[in-house]
Amino acid sequence: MARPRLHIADRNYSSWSMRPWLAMRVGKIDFEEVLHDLPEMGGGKPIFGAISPTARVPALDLGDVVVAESLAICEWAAEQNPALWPKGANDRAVARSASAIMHSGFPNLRNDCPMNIRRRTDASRMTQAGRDDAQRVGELWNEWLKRSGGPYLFGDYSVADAMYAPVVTRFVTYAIPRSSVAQGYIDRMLGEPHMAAWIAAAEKETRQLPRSDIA
Ligand SMILES: N[C@@H](CCC(=O)N[C@@H](CS)C(=O)NCC(=O)O)C(=O)O
Repeated sequence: MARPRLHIADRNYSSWSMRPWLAMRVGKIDFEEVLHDLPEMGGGKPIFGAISPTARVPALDLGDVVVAESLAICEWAAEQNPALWPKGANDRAVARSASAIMHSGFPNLRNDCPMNIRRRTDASRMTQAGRDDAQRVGELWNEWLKRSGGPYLFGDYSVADAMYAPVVTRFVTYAIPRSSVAQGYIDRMLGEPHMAAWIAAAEKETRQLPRSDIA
């Protein structure tokens, strides 16, 4: 098999790229990383159209096929290393559900608070709907951590943690109010070595996307 190539964009901004990158790193899966400049919203077609059927990143090039969509790439990673999902069937089902909830949900939080790892601001410009999304994320983390006993959402680090990693950075960037349980989870996630490496690299990047850096 050719060495898998994971196409990603700027670490500071590309929340969807971060998810499978983390899953693959934590899962110790060998891959080549191809870093692209993230265009302004919707501007990726000329470059990303040649990489992925969705003209978006992340995209995983396996040589004879290209896998689009962050969650599908995480699923591929978990086929290479099944430890990326919990062992128990019910736990696996809930972790998959948690990942799907993130993949398709919390649009208000995502719109109000674009990922911007380097930035420090406050939550004053968030809409009520965005605040409600953030509160719900905190409640779900609490529920899952209580159920599993931690330290990660479903015990050991799983795809679900990789899926929520960009939300962890949003809580920090926008100083979103959170419970002590959520803060504990945020601290654990920030201390995870692969996430720390992604953040350190994001902090060194210099490109700026005005839509994510103003207001
Ligand atoms: N649902 C997709 C979302 C991918 C996505 O929106 N990627 C952004 C970068 S984070 C992108 O490629 N944007 C290019 C553009 O908007 O032109 C996934 O889960 O992978």
